[in-house]
Parts: sequence; structure tokens; C-alpha cells
Amino acid sequence: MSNMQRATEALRASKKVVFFTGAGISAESGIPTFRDKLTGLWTKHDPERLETAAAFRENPALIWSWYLWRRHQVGQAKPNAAHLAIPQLSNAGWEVSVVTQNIDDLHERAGSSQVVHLHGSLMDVKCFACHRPGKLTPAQLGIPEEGQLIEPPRCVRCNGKLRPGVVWFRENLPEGAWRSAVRLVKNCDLLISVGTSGVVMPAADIPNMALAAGATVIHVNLEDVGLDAADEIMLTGAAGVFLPALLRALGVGAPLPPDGLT
Ligand code: BJW
Ligand code: ZN
Repeated sequence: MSNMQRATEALRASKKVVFFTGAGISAESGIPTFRDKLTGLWTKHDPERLETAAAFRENPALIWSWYLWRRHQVGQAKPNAAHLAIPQLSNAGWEVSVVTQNIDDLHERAGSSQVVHLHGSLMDVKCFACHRPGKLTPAQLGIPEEGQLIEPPRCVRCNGKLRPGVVWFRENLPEGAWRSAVRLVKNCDLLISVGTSGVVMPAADIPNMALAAGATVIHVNLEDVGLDAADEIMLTGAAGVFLPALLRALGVGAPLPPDGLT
């Protein structure tokens, strides 16, 4: 049996499905993954140096502007076939939830309603000093021009600087999100891990957690990221190709083209 056939059978035999997603699912929407080279305005910056609390402390305007630019980039992007396949599976009767490491809102815009954001969201802000969640006015969401740096707005409670509501290295994941993710993962029949390199902890432990709880794990990735467990199936290729192909193989979604994947 091919891996695609094994994956189709695993999906057919399951009821509760968790999609665990990373940057690779949004790549086909034009959002670079963490390993991609940056394009455009920010080519001269190294994201690993921008995505830290230390960087924000040293140069808040640079970091704030970088996130304003990324928020704009996400705003221009559209959900792709992989994001769209997930609510289709739920409409076809599966109990589907999404646990994502992504800070974009493309799952929600594709129509997924149960989305747990492990690493926060580009749409949220909080105070760097007192952690109070903040709100931004449309005027505070300007797009920085080349070379222009915008100062972060201030907290209404303590006048501290507002920072993006995302999780940087050495920061704890939002407790509620992590708890929900663990509950969903331990109770699913099938976990479909899509477009994640699986190196950033503790999220990277999620496929193992599912296997340990007796679930089957399907990986969809351009590269082989399997862990070689018996209940694991590797689908090597683009998420925007494989997720719709899985739905078609199940008879859900668009009809199969003559030379499609089966
Ligand atoms: C396709 C595709 C297509 C492409 N179709 N596939 C040493 C020092 C300090 C910390 C640590 C340390 N050792 C361990 C740690 C802990 C650290 C960690 O794990 N680091 C590792 C790198 C070693 N973790 C943390 O710090 C976490 N917190 C924590 O542990 O707290 C406790 C603690 C307290 C004090 C001290 C230490 C620990 C927090 C992690 C937060 C992660 N934050 C980021 C940034 C979010 C904000 C932002 O975006 O600006 O989250 S980092 C970045 O990585 C982002 C992502 O969500 C995350 C995961 O990346 P992802 O999604 O897997 O993307 P890529 O690019 O890596 O992979 C893309 C994949 O897609 C590839 O495999 C492609 O092949 C594939 N692909 N196109 C299918 N079309
Ligand atoms: Zn504050």
C-alpha cells in the first residue's frame, strides 16, 4: 500500500482529527517560513535576532516596525488550498481541531473555528512591562516605509511599551493554549502534522505525545520529518497538494483530476 493509501485509510478510520501546523502550511500563501531567506524590505535582518525580548528591549521601534510589516504581509495573503481543506473535512463530518504554531490568522480566514495558537497571534498586543493585553487603533497599524521606524504605542495602564502578542524564545507558551492542545492531542485518533520542522520545543513534542496516546500520525512536509514509528505515515510534498488530494481520495471536496494523486 502506498503512503497516500495508508493515509487515506487512517483518515477513513478516524473520527477525531487534530491538525498540528507550522510555517510550511502558510508558505504557499506567500508567507516565508523561518528557514526561508527574507525578501523585500527586511532582507538585511536576521529574524532570529528580531524575534526576541532582548531585541525589543534594545530597539523597540525596529522590532515593532518589523511586526507591523509582517502583519501587513499576512493581511495581503490569502488562505491556500491546504488551509481550506481543513474546514472541508470538518464539514464532511470529522471532529476537527487545529493546533498551530503560526501567528497568522489564515486558518481562521479559511473557516476553521477551533484554532489553538501556541505561539500567540500577530493580531494581539500586550504591554512589555505589565503584560496587560492592549488594543490598537487602525491609525497605529501603519505600514513602515523603507527605512522608517515606528515607535510602539503605550499601555493605557502603566505607559509601558506595547509589544506583539507572540511567544519569543525563552518565554512560556500561553498556559490555556498549551493545556487545550495537550487535551486535544491526547484524545485524538489521528494527528496530521503539516509544514513544521519539529525543532522548536515544547511544540515539537506534540507528534510524540499523539503517538504515545495511541493515535496515528501523518506528516505532510516537503522534507522527510518522520520519526520512524510504526503508526506514522510520511507524505513528502506540498501541503497545498496533499491535503486536497486526501479529501478527494475520501470522496470529499473537488473531483479528482485525470492525473491527480491517489
Ligand atoms: C512545507 C512547505 C509546503 C515548507 N508544504 N511543508 C536553548 C536556549 C534557549 C531556549 C532553548 C534552548 N534549547 C531549547 C530551548 C527552548 C526553545 C527551543 O525549542 N529552541 C530550539 C530552537 C532549540 N523554546 C522556547 O524557548 C519556547 N519556550 C520555552 O521553552 O519556555 C521555557 C523556557 C524558559 C526559559 C529558558 C528556556 C526555556 C518558546 C518557543 C517560541 C517560538 N517562537 C517562534 C517565533 C514566534 C513569533 C514570530 O513568528 O515572530 O515561533 S520561533 C519560530 O519557530 C516560530 C514558529 O512557530 C516556530 C516553529 O517553526 P516551524 O513552524 O516549524 O517553521 P520552520 O520554518 O522551522 O519549518 C517549516 C517547515 O515547513 C519545514 O520543515 C519545511 O520543509 C516545511 N515546508 N513549505 C509542506 N509548501
Ligand atoms: Zn502596562
